Amino acid sequence: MDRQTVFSGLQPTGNVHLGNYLGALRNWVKLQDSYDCVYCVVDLHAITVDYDPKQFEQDRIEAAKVLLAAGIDPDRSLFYFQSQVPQHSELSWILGTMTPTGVLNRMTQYKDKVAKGEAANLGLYSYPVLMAADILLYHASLVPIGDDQRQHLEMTRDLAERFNNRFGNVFPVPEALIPETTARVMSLADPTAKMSKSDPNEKSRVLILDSPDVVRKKIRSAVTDSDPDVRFDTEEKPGVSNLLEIMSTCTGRSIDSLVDEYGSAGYGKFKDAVADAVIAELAPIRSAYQNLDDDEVARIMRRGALDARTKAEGFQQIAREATGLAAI
Ligand code: AQP
Repeated sequence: MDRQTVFSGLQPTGNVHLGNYLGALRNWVKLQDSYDCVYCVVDLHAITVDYDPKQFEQDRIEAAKVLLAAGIDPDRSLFYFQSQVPQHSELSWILGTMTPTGVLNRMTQYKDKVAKGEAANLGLYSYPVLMAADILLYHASLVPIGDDQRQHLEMTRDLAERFNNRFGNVFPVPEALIPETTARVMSLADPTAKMSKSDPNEKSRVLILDSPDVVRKKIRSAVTDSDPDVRFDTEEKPGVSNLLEIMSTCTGRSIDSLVDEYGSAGYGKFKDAVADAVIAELAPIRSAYQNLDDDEVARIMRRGALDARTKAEGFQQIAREATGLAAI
């Protein structure tokens, strides 16, 4: 039987953090053993918010380098920059013609970004349509994402169904693959908000490439609460619960066993143990990153774009024929 196709993307909007890693990337790497994977640095998504083109060039290559260091294997997976494969934008336009604006008006990520001061531009507004095109272009049936992207994936499923109802059965309706634990890693500075690249407070996130000292400092300064018990309670103790989830995912130990061990150990000892676990988890990525050079990364990305264009073009013909846009 053919292997199912997995698609996912990461925006090169800044440094990749522990939330991206535990919520998405770690899964991406594992999925390569069992699926045909398409992983994309989604640079067209990233330019929907204000950015500096010079810095962006660097951020793009950095993001690709971190993903390679984390274990994305370009010999097993399609791995490339989204902007280098124009079929993404073409399919996005087609899907846009069947996207009700009422549905886009409900997207919380758009509303949050505009509330935080981003310009309300058409690209940001139609971001979920481009995301749907990314996924449907390769007829992907599984999408590993963090919990924050659930609403966008729902819209992708809806668009696949709308397209199929109108033009024939072209797209699989994709399913989300959301990790059971650490689906949403929370900010270390405000554990009621998700850890995010764009938070101006650098202490709010651990970066994948942070040195062990920096990781320890950030985790030691993570916001907790005044009750000294270490227990899992996302309502009353969101900071401690976040640290428990992070440690559980990094060590593979259950939250119950961590609570048994650290329940009354005090926050200092507990945070040091969390830091140890995160440092150990990130160490191999840091060392792989140091062994990669930018030219090698650029070569991998060029080759990935060529392969992706060939594959995308084959699929895009099917969508063009179904919609009456085939070449004559
Ligand atoms: N805090 C998080 N917890 C779990 N998963 C997360 N992801 C992002 N933040 C968390 C997942 O990482 C993948 C790639 O994300 P992205 O690059 O598309 O960025 P994003 O979702 O917009 O979140 P960021 O990294 O915090 O960036 P900004 O600040 O620009 O919004 C996705 O699968 C996402 O679910």
